[in-house]
Amino acid sequence: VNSYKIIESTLREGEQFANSFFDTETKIRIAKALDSFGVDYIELTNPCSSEQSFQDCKAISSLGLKAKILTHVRCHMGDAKRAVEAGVDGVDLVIGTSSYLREYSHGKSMEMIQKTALEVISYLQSQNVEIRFSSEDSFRSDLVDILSLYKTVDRAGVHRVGIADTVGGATPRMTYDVVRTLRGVVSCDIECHFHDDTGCSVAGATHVDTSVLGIGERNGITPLGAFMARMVVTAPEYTKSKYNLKELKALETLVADAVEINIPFNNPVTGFCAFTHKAGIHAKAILANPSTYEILDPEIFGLSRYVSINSRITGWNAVRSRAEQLGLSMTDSQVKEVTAKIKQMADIRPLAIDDTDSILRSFHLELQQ
Ligand code: HCA
Ligand code: CU
Repeated sequence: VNSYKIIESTLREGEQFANSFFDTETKIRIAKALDSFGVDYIELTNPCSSEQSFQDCKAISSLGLKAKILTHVRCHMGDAKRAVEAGVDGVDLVIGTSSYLREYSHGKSMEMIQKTALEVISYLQSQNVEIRFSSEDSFRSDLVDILSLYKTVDRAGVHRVGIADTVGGATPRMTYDVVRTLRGVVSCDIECHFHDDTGCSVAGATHVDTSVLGIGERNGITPLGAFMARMVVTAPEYTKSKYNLKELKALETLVADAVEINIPFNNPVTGFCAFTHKAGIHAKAILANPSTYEILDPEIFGLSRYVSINSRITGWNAVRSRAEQLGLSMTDSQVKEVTAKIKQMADIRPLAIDDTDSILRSFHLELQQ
């Protein structure tokens, strides 16, 4: 993987998150922050959902952002027309293709789906907008069915076809197989949309749907931040030059505040302990060379690492480094002595950074008397 594109869906899938309510002003702030971060596409809620959804879609489409503005609509003419009226750059068409959705949702046969798809696609082409065609619940759809449908829409000239794990049940291996098979059948780009019900949402194709902090229906989808963490490792040059990774933390804070949640403690990159090192063995190696225990350099995201010495599992190398930071000079054997004191205290109660700092300071003071 050398390059890929982000379809950022915080303002579509993210609006399906249980806690989400975005007023116009908040949507615009989030859209601008996503644009500044550098996402390629911003996907918005279907303008047919409500009058305000239409107005907001229109407003964001006319902001003149660098990112292309998409809206996500059902594959039928009425929705497609409303999308074009809203002034978007592209339309993400979706229709359920699994037997579950054909039976319990829209009730259409594959033949009817194909016929409608071709009509809608030809209308959108006449309006010069970018077109993506996706099947909902792709992984529980008949593979032969969707391959033949995608082949047809590819020939009709869509820009992308999408694979959606709507219920979050796919494994990375299943994803690889389906995308590879599809790659042999279509010549357009392939987009992926993964739900996180079983914790497998970070894996992808060339176009990946994300939302900030992964917010979306139920457990949500691929989180933008986790995906960036993945891609900094998989495609470092492209990812670092293309996206303003130092803005990630502020972007997540903006969205977390808007939907009234906290950034999870163990969030990739921005969780409070993402770059905190604690065990003495780890601390020693981290101080010698951070890559020993870090796959990601926090600096890339404008963040810094933290070596904790506030526990009984700390070690004297970590303590020496903290003493140096505080400007307290000590010999190695003195550092070992004060490390023993810290461990003794930490056996009794949890220690905070100022506890250990004051142990270090008073120990150092005693040395001078
Ligand atoms: C949903 C629709 C969708 C669409 C994904 C896509 C899904 O069920 O709300 O258009 O690629 O997960 O299937 O979000
Ligand atoms: Cu979804």
